[in-house]
Amino acid sequence: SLTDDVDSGAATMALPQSDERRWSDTSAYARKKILQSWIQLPNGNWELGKILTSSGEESVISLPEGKVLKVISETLVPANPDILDGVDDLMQLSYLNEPSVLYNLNYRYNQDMIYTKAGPVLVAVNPFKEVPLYGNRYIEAYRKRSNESPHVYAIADTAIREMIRDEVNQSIIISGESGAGKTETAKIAMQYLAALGGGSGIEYEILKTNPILEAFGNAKTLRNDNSSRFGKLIEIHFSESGKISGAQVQTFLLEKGKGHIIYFINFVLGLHLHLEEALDIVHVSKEDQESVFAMLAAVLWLGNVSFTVIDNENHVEPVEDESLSTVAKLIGCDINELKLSLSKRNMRVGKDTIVQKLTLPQAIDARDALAKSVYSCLFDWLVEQINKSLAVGKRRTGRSISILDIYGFESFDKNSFEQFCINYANERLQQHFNRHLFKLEQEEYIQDGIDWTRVDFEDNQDCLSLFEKKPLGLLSLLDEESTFPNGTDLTLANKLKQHLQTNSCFRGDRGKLFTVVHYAGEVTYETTGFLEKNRDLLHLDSIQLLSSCSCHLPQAFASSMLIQSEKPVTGPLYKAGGADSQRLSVATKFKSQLFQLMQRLGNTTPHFIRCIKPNNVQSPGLYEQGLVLQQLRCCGVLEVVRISRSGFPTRMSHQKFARRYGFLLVENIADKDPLSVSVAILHQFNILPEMYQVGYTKLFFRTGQIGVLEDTRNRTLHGILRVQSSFRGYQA
Ligand code: AOV
Ligand code: MG
Repeated sequence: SLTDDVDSGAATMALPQSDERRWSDTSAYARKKILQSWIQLPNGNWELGKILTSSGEESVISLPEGKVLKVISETLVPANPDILDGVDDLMQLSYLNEPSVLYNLNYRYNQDMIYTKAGPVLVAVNPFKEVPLYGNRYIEAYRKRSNESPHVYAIADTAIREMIRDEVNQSIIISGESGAGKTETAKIAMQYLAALGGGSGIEYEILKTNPILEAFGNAKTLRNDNSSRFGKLIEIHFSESGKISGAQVQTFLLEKGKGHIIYFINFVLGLHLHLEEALDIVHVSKEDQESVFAMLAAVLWLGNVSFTVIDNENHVEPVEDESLSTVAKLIGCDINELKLSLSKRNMRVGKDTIVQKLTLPQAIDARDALAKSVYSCLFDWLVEQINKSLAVGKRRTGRSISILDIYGFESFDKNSFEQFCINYANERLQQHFNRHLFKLEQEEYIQDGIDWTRVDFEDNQDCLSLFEKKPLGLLSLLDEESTFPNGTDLTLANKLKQHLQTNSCFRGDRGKLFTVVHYAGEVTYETTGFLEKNRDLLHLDSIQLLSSCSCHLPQAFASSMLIQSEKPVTGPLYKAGGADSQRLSVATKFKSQLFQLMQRLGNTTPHFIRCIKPNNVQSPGLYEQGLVLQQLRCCGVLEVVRISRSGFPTRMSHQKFARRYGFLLVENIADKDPLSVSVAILHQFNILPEMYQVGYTKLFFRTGQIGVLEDTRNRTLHGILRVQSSFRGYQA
């Protein structure tokens, strides 16, 4: 039968070659005549050497500086022939080992070719300088497909085409370490989508959301001068004709640190005017803009409010100076009310209310909590305004491309609650990536009955379980300890150690330290501040103060805080001290946001971009092998290439294939079933048997194979259209 024919052809094909299974393969090296090879120097870097003699066990090689070394042959790693220098796609490398991949990326990087494909994944190495790869000329070239080198534009272009062709929503998932270039990459993708789907004007609004969100949500960190302190999913909606019809922004976990506020001043001094213009474009009224700036100024002035001791029990009250009066004026409240809210706390005990006077540390806490909540309410409010503006009167057709830019994996000398949440999010994304590229891939082959040798891959489910397991996982234990009024950072650390010590992804260290074995490496966290940050308590006094204000923004903030505190959806509630409102813990809220995100992404065709940071000093032209290698390993780039190269990344159902290409057949197919039509197409176009497999429901192709058919189809269709239009012209 036809299928047997096809299958027997495919069966002779060698699935993952043994010398591709290992990254450094010495047997291949011995077998084949290899002229150059990689040798690892004592500093860990790899250098290319010429092989002078090789006697099986020992080899003599010469290094570029003329040094000659005698080495054990087994330590050598085969290098690719020069002709493969700087290939577009790592899949094209004959030897897929770590030094070859590192070299290939470096070779391209030196020529400002910062993008490289790794099978289906785009790898982007941060140039830390302007590279001449963007703008209308390039956009046009990618639209026409006259430029085929790997690019964010090409990814965005594929997303648009697949959205239209398959009628499935798409996502572009950008990941990488802090400072690797995710946010820049997201902007470049948006630029392309805006250029192709633009026309209605809404694309300008969408692009303007970037500077606004960055102004309010970015900060300078050790790793990145312009680091996003929030995760962002922007869903761009398209009409049936492929034009942008609106957008929606969702942000995750804004870190409310002081760093922001300082950064903001810098930002505003440099670009103020631009920000106003951006706010105009997303339809924030002048009046609201004034309120926004007033709120920001209030947050800044709050930081200057100082306290003075008023009794012998060390209770304090704010000093009545310019700072205090300015804050009161800016938010529109009575100065005495402000003073009270910063020096006293109302405690509810049963039905009674007790007034507690604050000591200096408590007062500072209350002051900072007020500043932080105003700040984060302001951010949320802005996102809401942006979404209103981007959604006004726009008809949704249900087709969209989402771009996810979420803070990368972080590992500092000191890692706190923020890193804990960030790294947890990255674990989830990593799983999405793994599942998509590895598991689904294999499951699909097996389900459809095609020949496939299983490939193992690193799953990070164990680490995710460490976070998510109930009741003995990091998040549950953290929430539990947060509900204990007497819980401290130390009791939290002890609790974690007590319950998780035997988990292979966890290690208890001394004092408040504990270590998690993440997919990207080990990170040691310090529990200092964990409980407080997780509780993120809102003082009812602050809410009352804000609701008493004469300005409308603080009033709106107060009601949104009340809504948040009164409608806990699920999860643990807090009644710490009886004084503070009940609300979800930060970790629980974050976890549910993440689940929603994963659900949304789960319904899309994902496109992955992996950003790589080539050095830690943010400077151009510096490519540190060790640093790059560690990132490549972390994100499984080499594994992806290996799988894609040996697998069948392109697939289509028999029906779809027959429908799409059947008209190209010369023979009559009127009464044939889709499978027979498909096989006839394969034969007519001479697709080699090792290049495809026929499954129960689908056809599977090696990379690049479908391109030939698509080209023919497009050419033929254009021909038909030309004929039709000239025919119409003739009729008229
Ligand atoms: P991130 O988003 O990955 O870090 P960014 O996108 O902010 O990193 O990039 C960091 C810096 O690298 C930018 O400010 C640019 O100076 C430079 N850069 C990145 N990509 C390019 C590019 N394609 N061309 C030129 N310069 C680039 V964080 O938000 O910290 O995880 O939380
Ligand atoms: Mg960023």
